[in-house]
Amino acid sequence: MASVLKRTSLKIGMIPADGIGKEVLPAAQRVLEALGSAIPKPEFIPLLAGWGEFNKNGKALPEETIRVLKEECDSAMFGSVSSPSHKVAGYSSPIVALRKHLDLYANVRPVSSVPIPGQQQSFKCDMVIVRENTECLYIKQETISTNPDGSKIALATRQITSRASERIGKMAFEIALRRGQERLAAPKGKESWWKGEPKVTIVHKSNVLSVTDGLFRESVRSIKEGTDRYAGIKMEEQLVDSMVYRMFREPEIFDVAVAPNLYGDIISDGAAALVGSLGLVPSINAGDNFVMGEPVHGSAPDIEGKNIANPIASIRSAALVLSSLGYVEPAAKINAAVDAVLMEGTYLTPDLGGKSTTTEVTDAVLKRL
Ligand code: GGG
Repeated sequence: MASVLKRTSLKIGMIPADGIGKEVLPAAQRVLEALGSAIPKPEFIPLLAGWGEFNKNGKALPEETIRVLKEECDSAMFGSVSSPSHKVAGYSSPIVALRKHLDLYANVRPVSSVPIPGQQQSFKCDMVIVRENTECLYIKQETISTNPDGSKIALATRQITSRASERIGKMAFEIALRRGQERLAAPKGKESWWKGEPKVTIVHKSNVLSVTDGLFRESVRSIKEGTDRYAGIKMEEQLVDSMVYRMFREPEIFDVAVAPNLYGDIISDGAAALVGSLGLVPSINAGDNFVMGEPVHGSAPDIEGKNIANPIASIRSAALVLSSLGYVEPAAKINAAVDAVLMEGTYLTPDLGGKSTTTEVTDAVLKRL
C-alpha cells in the first residue's frame, strides 16, 4: 500500500470462501488475536464468497460482502476458492471480482527459503514477485464461435494498459527500495546474504507479444527512468520462459520480479516449489487504500476437512497485512515465530513431510510468539 500510517482500529473482513480456506483463515485469526497489546484489538467480520456460496445462494460474491469491506473494514483476509474449470452460467471468480471492486492492483508475493530439517534446499531464495492484479487475460473477455467448416474458435482479449503497468512498476520499485533499506539497517547477526544493490526484474515476452508485453515493459521501465528516486536500484529483464529456467537454476539472483497478471501467477507457484511447499507462500492484494491477505495456495479439495492443511501461508499473509498497515514489528514477530517452527522441524504438515495437523502447527507458532 502507498501509506504505511498506522491504523488505530483493525477491522478485518474474513472471507474463508472454499475448501481449506475455512481451516487456514481461523489459524491466522488465532495468531492475530495472540498479539495482545502489540496491535489494536482486532475485530474480525465474517463474510461470504466462493463456489460453495454460489451453489447455496446463487452469488459467488454477495453485494453485502463488498459493501461491508468498503464501508466497515480496514483490511481483509481471503482464504481460497474452488472455481470450476468449465463455464458455469452466472458464476464468476469472486477473488478476481474482489480485486477489481477494491482496486487491489498489486498481488505481492514474497517467496523466501527457510532451512527445514529433512527438506533438500541447496540454494537460497528471498524474492518478491509483484503480480499485476487487474488486467492481462484476467479481464475475461472470451468468445467462442464456429467456423464455416464446423470447427470452433475461441478468442480471449488480453489487455495491458500503460496506467496499470506503470502503477505496478512503481509498486515494484518501492518494494525494492524498502528491501534495500531494510537490508542496510539489519542488525549484526541478521544480515541478509544478498550483498548486491536492490534489483527489479521485469518479466515479459515482448520478443513475441511486442505490442502488449512491449507496453508493459516500456511502462515499467519508464518508472525508473523518470526519477532519481530509484537510481540505486538495478533494472533488468527476463523473458518469462527464461525467468522460469533461471529461477529454478539460480533463484538467489532475484530480488523483486514484476510481471503481468498471468505470468505472475505462474511464476509464483513455480517459486513456491523452490521453498518446499505452496503451503508456505503468502500474498497480499494491495491497492492504495486497502489490503487483503491471501495464501497463494488454492482450496485443495483433496485435503479439505482433514485438519492437515498448512496454515503458514495464511499466517504469513496476516503478517503482511499487519506490516502494510504500519505494524511492522508485530508482523516481524509472527514471521520469526513461523521461522522458528519451520527450522525446528518438529511440527510440520504433510506437504512438508511431517505428520502434524493444522491445529498443532498453529499451536506451535503461538507458543513461539
Ligand atoms: N488463495 C488462492 C486461490 O484461491 N487460488 C485459486 C484460484 O484463484 N482459482 C481461480 C479463481 O477462482 O480465480
